[in-house]
Amino acid sequence: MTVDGGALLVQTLKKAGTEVAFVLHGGHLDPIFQACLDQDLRLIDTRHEAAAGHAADAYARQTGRVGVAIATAGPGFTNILTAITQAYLDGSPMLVIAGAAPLRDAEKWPLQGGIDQVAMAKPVTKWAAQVTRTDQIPHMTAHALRTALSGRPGPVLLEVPIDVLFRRIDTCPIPEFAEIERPAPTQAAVDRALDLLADAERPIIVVGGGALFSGAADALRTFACRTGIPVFCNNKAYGLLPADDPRCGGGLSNLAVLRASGVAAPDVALFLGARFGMFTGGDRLVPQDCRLIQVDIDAREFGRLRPVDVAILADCRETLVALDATASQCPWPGWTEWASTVHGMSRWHEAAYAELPQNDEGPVHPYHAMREIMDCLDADTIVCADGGESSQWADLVAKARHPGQFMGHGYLGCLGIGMPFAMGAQIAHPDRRVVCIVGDGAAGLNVQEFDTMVRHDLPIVTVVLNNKAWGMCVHGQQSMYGSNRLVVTTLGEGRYDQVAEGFGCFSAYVERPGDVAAAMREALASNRPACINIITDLDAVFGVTPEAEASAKAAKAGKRDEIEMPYYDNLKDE
Ligand SMILES: Cc1ncc(C[n+]2csc(CCOP(=O)(O)OP(=O)(O)O)c2C)c(N)n1
Repeated sequence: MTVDGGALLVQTLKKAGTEVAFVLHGGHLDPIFQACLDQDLRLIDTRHEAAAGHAADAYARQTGRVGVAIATAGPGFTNILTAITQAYLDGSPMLVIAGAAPLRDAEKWPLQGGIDQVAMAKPVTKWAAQVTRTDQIPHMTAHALRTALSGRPGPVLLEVPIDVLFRRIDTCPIPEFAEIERPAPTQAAVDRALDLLADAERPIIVVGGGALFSGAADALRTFACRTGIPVFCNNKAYGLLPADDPRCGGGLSNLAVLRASGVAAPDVALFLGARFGMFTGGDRLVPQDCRLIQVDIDAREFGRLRPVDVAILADCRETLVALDATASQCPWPGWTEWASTVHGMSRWHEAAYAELPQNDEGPVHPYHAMREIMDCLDADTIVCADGGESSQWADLVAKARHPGQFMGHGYLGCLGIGMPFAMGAQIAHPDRRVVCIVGDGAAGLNVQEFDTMVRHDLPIVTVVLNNKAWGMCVHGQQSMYGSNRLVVTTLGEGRYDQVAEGFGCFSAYVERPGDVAAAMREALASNRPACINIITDLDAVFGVTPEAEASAKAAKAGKRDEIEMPYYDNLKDE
């Protein structure tokens, strides 16, 4: 019996447990899609390859498994490169299978060929390679999948030229996938970490994507409950400790809020799979004199921006389990007051925005919109946030109770992720509601995906915060050059609701604050893909954190050894 390359590829994916692939058709890929039909591998076909890539990335973040995306040769590949790059920066395990022109037509200017896709992918993947023989497909696919998940997760590219895919060969064995035991810390490292924590007056735990991908939520909850140490999360790790847990400090920017309120800074920090960089405000949110225990699966993270007292090269979940096993044998200082200060501070915005109008004329304040929207959601709803300031308003108000319940921008800061992220999340969790919050600018980048949601019956509610502008850019230009110097940052009225309706979605157009909740409840009740277009107030500027202001001042004073945000203020005096 003979098989073609597509059948071998899909057999390998199935054997590895792949249940779904996010794709956009191209003739170069047909043997794969035919094999998916035969072997019952679910395909979600999107309207742009970037959306397929982002959806696969989101699926990986939701499930911890490799997200699979398939894009055609040439433009399909170049379109998905942004999604690959984002997965690379955020450490999300993704396999991208790219079509390619026939090997036999190398250097003959073939259709959708003539570019070195593998070379283009190399800087933004953990591994990128071309398959040159059909009988190598199972082995190479298995290697790609293992690589995406090994160590620090990330994207891989497997390029399969069309003649390699169509060729029929005698069938060949499909590799087995071994269960992998993950690296645990030594007892000596555990003891050193616990000694430091036990001596602390104001210890904190900071969790990031490494903790999410190691499935550390249960172990984190156990350890945090036992010791009483408050926990801060970067936005990939929201929900690893529920937002309403009395030890939860919320997002990392709340460390700046603490500092601005005059509360003494943490003196020992346990970092679990969270990198120092933009999201820690360079190294400032955790002061230099704070002792640091850092757990990471990638040794390159130790000492990146500041010295580490205890560096543990291990899996975050395994480390928490080991820490807790030893912690259970000794008494812990009571940090209840410290934890409750931290937790109380995490809801600072509720008081700061308490005075918003409830039933006035529009435009709607984005904080008000977010509060009304989030109040309509059940405890399991997944929120995907996209857009300059829109994503930050959503981040402020959303309350994650489970890992992956909030997905926002990562290190690429890539607009357009919201709707595809929501699709990946809805495929991963068909029984949960998924809501996408998106700025009107960002909405335009993947607006065609309303069609994908309708065709695949994904009842996602997309809420557009429509300030008729690239809001964050307007606010930047206003602060840098003045309100009479706006250029290429304003947009039109944009009836995103009508676009969605045209594709078959439920839709609503909201101009008044008092109408937000009713529209949201109707959209949820429709149980269909839906779009709510809310006209929001461009004058509402997302508050620059006190920490960012301090950073700008430090920059002006010539201390330029740190990452500084916001860039505009820092550059003014260049
Ligand atoms: C793909 C991409 N293009 C451009 C940018 C630069 N950028 C950052 S924020 C922003 C404005 C976003 O506007 P919108 O989505 O409407 O959200 P708002 O700030 O108004 O809430 C732009 C253009 C980016 N980050 N990503």
